[in-house]
Amino acid sequence: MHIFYARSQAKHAPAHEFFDGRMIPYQESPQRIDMILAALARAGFNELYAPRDHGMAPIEAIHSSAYLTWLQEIYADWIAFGGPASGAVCDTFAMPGLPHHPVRPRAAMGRFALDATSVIQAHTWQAAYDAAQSAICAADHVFFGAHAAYALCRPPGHHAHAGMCGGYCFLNNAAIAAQRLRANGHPRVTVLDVDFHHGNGTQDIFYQRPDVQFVSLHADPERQYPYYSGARSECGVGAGLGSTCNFPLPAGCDDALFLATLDRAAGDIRAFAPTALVVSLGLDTFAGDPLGDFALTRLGFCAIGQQIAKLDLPCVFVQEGGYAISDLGLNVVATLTGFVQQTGERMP
Ligand code: SP5
Ligand code: ZN
Repeated sequence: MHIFYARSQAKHAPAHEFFDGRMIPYQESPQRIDMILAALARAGFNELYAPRDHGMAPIEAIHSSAYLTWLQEIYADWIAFGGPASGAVCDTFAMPGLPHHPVRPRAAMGRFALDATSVIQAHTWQAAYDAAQSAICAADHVFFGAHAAYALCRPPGHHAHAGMCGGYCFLNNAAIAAQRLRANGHPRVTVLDVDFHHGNGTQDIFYQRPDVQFVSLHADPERQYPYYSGARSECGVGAGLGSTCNFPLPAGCDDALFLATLDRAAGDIRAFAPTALVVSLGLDTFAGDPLGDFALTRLGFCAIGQQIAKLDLPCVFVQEGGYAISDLGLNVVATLTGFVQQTGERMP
């Protein structure tokens, strides 16, 4: 299976984040990449490729130009304002009802950020841009005939809206990959999101669209981030009504409950009859994850990979969350191995 990844993606490396009211080390660390690459190599997944640069057009197909301009300008303006080099962090959000609309990037930050975890440093734009290019290359590889590809996207993407960063995410890699498959000619594409957190950004981007289905299993937003998105009742709107399917799950969710729910989700996917699949692959459902409260095991991830393979669709895996650093690589490998075994593809 081809793996797409650019070394620049490790250069985004914030030191700290606000977490449950305390400052702690940034959980979405570059070390995550090292763990994934090491485990993939040890398991024989060694077809590693740097992404080709497909330029801004596939990114502009998803994100607003105002947001993309802001994302490229914010760090310099933050520094010009006297902010520390450790990175730009939003502290004041543009809640509805406030009368002024600032123009300057630093002042306008609260219009473009969902929360305070998406720290923007000197190399953040390049890292996010190259993660998106990795997703685009994986989508193209699948479009041109591969059964599957894996984009080692970091920073992740599924919390990013068309015009907003959040949850460690800046560019929505999965949405960009899905749109790329549509542009290449797939009539219907499903994004299946198995990250612990609801993929609010991906849902919002495709909420009105009948051609891209969004199906997500995640922690109930009554209990967990992103809080304002991910209820069962969110089903899409207008022409998109029915093409969003949410499965909020309780604390302690184990392999059995997750897999049974994935089976129900697969029913919705088959009913939509997509011709290609993008998987937002988060491993923060793992029992040992510091952000999650689920209890999935390595065997569970292997079974998830198998169940995804049974959908029998060309599949682009896009890396999202997963913060149990020492197990993260093995959990990615378990998922991809389950997928590969089931399809009878040559084992790596
Ligand atoms: C891509 C991704 O997985 N982003 C997740 C961002 C979550 N940030 C909010 C964390 C909230 C902390 N609450 C955790 C409760 C543990 N006791
Ligand atoms: Zn997550």
